[in-house]
Amino acid sequence: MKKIIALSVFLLLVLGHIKVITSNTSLQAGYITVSGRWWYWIDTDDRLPVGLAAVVIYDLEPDNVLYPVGSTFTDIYGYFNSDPILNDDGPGEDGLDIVVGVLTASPAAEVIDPSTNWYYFSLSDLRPDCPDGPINMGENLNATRDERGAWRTFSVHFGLTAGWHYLYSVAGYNMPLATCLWPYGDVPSYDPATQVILMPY
Ligand SMILES: [Ca+2]
Ligand SMILES: [Ca+2]
Repeated sequence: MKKIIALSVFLLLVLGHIKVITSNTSLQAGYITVSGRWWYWIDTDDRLPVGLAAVVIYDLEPDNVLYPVGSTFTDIYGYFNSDPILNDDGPGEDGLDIVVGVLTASPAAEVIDPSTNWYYFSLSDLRPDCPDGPINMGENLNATRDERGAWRTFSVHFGLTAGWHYLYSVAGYNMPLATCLWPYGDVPSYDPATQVILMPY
């Protein structure tokens, strides 16, 4: 279910149709900004920041469904900070009930499974009834430990992005989206027909 939500939300994000309620004005009464820092596990004891990954900010509603109210990206250190989001929780308004998700996807790269779904999607704990103003979800938001391989694969896109920038700025070639299929096969390889990078577990 989480993966289905993530897929649909990110499709909307990519297509530019996601309804993000934001304002370019400075923070004012009636708005929240949501910040935090995401990490992924590289083994059972150590973590690295989730860099340059899509972050979706949700409001939990009484039907127990998470509705996206904003989106942003982490920086290379895993930090994110949203634009202002209208803090309106509907009738009997008591502040949005915030959950933050992070996906193995960015404008430059993505990690998908053999069914072409975004491989992983982690959620923060719930912060109910947020007051107006800055909402800090904490500096220890952890992607699920069991899926650390997907996040480690996603981190490959730091290299892809650097290569992309080199091609664009030096060779004048605008490379399309790089896609990595994981887990697949026994050795890392590249399929030139589909332009997909294939990564073993
Ligand atoms: Ca709500
Ligand atoms: Ca509420």
